Amino acid sequence: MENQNVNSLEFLLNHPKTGQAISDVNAETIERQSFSPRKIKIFSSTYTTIHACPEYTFQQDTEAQKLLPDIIDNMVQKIVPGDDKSTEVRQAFGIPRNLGVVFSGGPAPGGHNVIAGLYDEAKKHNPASRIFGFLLGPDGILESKYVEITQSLVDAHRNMGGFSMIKTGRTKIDSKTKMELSLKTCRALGLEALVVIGGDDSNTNAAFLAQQFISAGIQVIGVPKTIDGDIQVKTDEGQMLCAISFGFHSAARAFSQNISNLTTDAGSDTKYWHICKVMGRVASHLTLECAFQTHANLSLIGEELADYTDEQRLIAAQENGQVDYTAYGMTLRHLSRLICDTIVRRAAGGKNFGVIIIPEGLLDFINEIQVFIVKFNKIIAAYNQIHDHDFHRSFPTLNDKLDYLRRLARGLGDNTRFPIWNLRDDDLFNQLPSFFQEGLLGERDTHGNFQFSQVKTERIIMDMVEEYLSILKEQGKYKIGIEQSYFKSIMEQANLISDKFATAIFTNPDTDFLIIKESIISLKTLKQALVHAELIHPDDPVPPPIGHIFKKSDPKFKTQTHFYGYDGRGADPTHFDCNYTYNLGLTAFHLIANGATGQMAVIRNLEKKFDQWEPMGIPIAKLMHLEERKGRLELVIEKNLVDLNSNAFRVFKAVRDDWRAAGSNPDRYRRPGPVRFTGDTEEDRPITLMLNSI
Ligand code: FBP
Repeated sequence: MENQNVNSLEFLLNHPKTGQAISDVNAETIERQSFSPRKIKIFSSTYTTIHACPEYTFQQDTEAQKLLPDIIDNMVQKIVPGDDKSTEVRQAFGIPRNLGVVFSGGPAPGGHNVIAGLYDEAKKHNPASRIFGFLLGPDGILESKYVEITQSLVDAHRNMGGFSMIKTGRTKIDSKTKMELSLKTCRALGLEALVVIGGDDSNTNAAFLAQQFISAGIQVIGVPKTIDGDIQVKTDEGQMLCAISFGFHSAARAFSQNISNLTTDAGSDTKYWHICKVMGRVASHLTLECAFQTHANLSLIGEELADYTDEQRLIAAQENGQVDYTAYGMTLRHLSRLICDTIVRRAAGGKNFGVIIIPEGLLDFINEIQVFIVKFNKIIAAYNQIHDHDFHRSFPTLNDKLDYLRRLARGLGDNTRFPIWNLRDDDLFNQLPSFFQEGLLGERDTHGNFQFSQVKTERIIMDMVEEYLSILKEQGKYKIGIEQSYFKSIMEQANLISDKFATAIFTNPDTDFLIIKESIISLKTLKQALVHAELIHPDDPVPPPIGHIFKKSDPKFKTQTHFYGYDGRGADPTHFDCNYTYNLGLTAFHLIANGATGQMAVIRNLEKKFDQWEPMGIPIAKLMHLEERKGRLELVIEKNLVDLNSNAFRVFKAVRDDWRAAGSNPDRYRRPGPVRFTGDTEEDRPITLMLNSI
């Protein structure tokens, strides 16, 4: 460097500071990778055994009994200390084993630690054990594409977000051929067991694989992954065995930090409403958690909307001796009215800004949209069955699809075979904007789920909100409240008697925030009010301070929309998720070493202190029920939605009005901070989880 010209690019690039600045790895990453998650005490015993728990019961589905006969009688299995002196146990743990692991579905923070836990434990018991990671999800199993997991590969991914170590995919192993291919791959690798790290659909897949592989002596263990938080397992008696899937906490914290930053920005420049759509597929768990983390002004919980009853409409119908069935459930129009109510009430307190959180799956709880989704599922499934040709390939553009629907509605084409699309449906659907039609007619994912993340839900809702706000504005009902002290000060400066003017133009001249009368909606009507109150002569102009106040009271509704989903899925795991997932990996190993199959590795008591965490296996087959997918009934694990009777929801309902901060109430925003890793943060866990455990 000595001979280099200090102004040269070469000098700059070779400078140690430049090297440090542009390095791929920073100090935080190094610190993260070197963190050792805590181990549940039981895992410090060398050997464990499993203890069947018949006291935990689940209602079984008869279809599951039929299709999963060899694993349906599994019981919940607690992992307890094993007999260190037993040669049998020592041998069972000490044999070299080949294990396979696969990620399935969307990424969730912490997945790498599941592999790390599995790897560490397998190697601890026998360094000759080998772990194979299937690449790009279940496709890796079907196509026999895998890598051997090595120490350096694991070390580079410890405590790091994403599923980049072996990547993921959404392929469903749902046919005889795919089952046979999977078995072939696992046999060729000499696998003793396969660990499927996935959500409800992937664990469903794990159960079918377990059933299929049982005669080949290959065990299959599932691990509950999904940021959506919709895998929760309770027994018939209500004992919570799995309170939350991994990744939920980290994603919720990542979303919440962004949302909280928006509350700060909104409260600073006071001119935008930020509309934040948050992932979660159908369930609103993530939205509820973000609401607690940030205290945003309005958080919509889909499950609550489905439960909505319009009392006023019911009463009105009752008065005429009728029942108005349309009063049950929420419509898009009604929802937009509810949002406007918050906006108008905040504006009255001078706050024409705020933050709204909308769950991605909201549409599934809106009456008219739900009907469309269900009908399209049926139409598309029936078309595919009749034509042996995929609906989306046959009708690639929106216009093609709309044409087909139009023909159906008129009784042409295939209508005789599935007459569920009539002229009224067609008319209603054609009133929706094309971007929205496109979203609703979009392709379902491989598991038959409607792809909510692809639909611009926030746009359709906010368009309706905007439309209704302009009606309210014309009616003089949407106004920004003016602080009384401000009004008085500018009147004083102009030597005008504030009381007289206040009575003439405000509805509430004695309160903190003054609202201009509904009848005053323009400079012309303002002048009329002043003339009528004999404060000015018809030929006089409106006094400038009054004109200024009027202008200030006139709201402009400006929005910024945001989608929080993929970013949070890729976040690094929180301390909670690091510990949780590492122990899930250990649990999976111990279930395997103890011969379990068709079980999902879980940790009980997540809401309690770490030393009370309990690793166990839950029978996946017992969590299954029949659900409509791609127009037909299929056996799948039931998704858990937000329970409106849960502590978390009841608390939310009780405090949300404070967070709305309508009128002169102050904002109550909360700063959750970034996804935390360092420091004593082990006790930091989802707020909803903590509340539900009370
Ligand atoms: P999983 O159920 O596989 O965990 O996926 C969760 C999720 O992030 C949902 O919240 C979201 O609706 C969906 O994945 C998005 O799917 P894609 O990755 O196919 O866009």
